[in-house]
Amino acid sequence: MERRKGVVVRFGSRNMEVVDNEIGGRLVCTMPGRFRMQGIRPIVGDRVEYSLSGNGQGRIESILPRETELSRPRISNIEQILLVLSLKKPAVQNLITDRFLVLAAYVKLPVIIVVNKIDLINNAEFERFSEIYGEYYEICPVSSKKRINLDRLQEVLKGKISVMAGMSGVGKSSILNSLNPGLKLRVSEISRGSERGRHTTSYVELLQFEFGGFIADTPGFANLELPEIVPESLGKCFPEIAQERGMCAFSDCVHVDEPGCYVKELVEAGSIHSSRYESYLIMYNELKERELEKGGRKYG
Ligand SMILES: Nc1nc2c(ncn2[C@@H]2O[C@H](COP(=O)(O)OP(=O)(O)OP(=O)(O)O)[C@@H](O)[C@H]2O)c(=O)[nH]1
Ligand SMILES: [Mg+2]
Ligand SMILES: [Zn+2]
Repeated sequence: MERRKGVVVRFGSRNMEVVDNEIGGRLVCTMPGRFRMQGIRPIVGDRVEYSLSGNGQGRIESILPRETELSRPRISNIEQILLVLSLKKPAVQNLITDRFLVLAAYVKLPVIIVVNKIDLINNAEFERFSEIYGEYYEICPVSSKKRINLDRLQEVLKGKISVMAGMSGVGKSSILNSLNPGLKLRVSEISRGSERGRHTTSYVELLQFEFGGFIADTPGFANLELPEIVPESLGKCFPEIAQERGMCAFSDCVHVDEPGCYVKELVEAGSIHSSRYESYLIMYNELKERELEKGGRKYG
């Protein structure tokens, strides 16, 4: 039987949906029984080979090797992370942004910072943000509501598999709806009396853009747990610290209170932004505490 190729975009209870660009549109596929016995479990993002059966359904024949694999959300073959945030309604704290950036660095995926809702802020407010992040990350300011700079975002997304991350209420679903009205994602109304949005997006699915490319609109995260990073290597997840490797007096300097720390000198001189360094310290201490707790359990 003829083998065709597609991408798994979503799961049902017994089957999955596969997009095959040559056919166009989605196709329901079943999984052969042997997969379960062999412990093969497809996930969203998998490129698969399938065969068409008579009833118009497909049958998965094999999963092609995964290029990348994220565990939360569980998706394979992601090429980039779109970190969406807003500076008002809600004003996302730098610490939250920095946690997302550390997560992205940890999974070794390129990240693009999308500053949404720029209709609510002035130039100076945006400049203050890009002074902190602009040198090390690509920033794409947009307004999904006023349709500002969406063509630039489209360029970034075109032809790729991306995942969208960001706190609840920053406008992830809104952005996707504006880029691709056919998607019709549910958008939350910010609950009155609070500037926090509610979680409206809660399952993993790859959405297909009309202009080509896929994206996962993941649930917003309320609190972001750091992955299993050794505290001593946290610096690798901060590009402005990572690029100074070897510059401190001690080669194993963790830039906390060692003498001759070049990173701290740069913070004092203002060339490493103090808010980034503060985030570094908070996360470093958090990882260190976690390490101590674990050690305690193991030996105590
Ligand atoms: N002023 C303004 N408001 C926006 C913009 N984009 C989205 N919003 C509003 O922000 C609120 C939250 O938008 P959503 O798209 O649901 O946010 P989300 O990030 O998908 O939230 P979760 O699904 O909960 O993670 C809605 O009330 C939108 O109308 C924008 O560019 N400007
Ligand atoms: Mg949403
Ligand atoms: Zn140092």
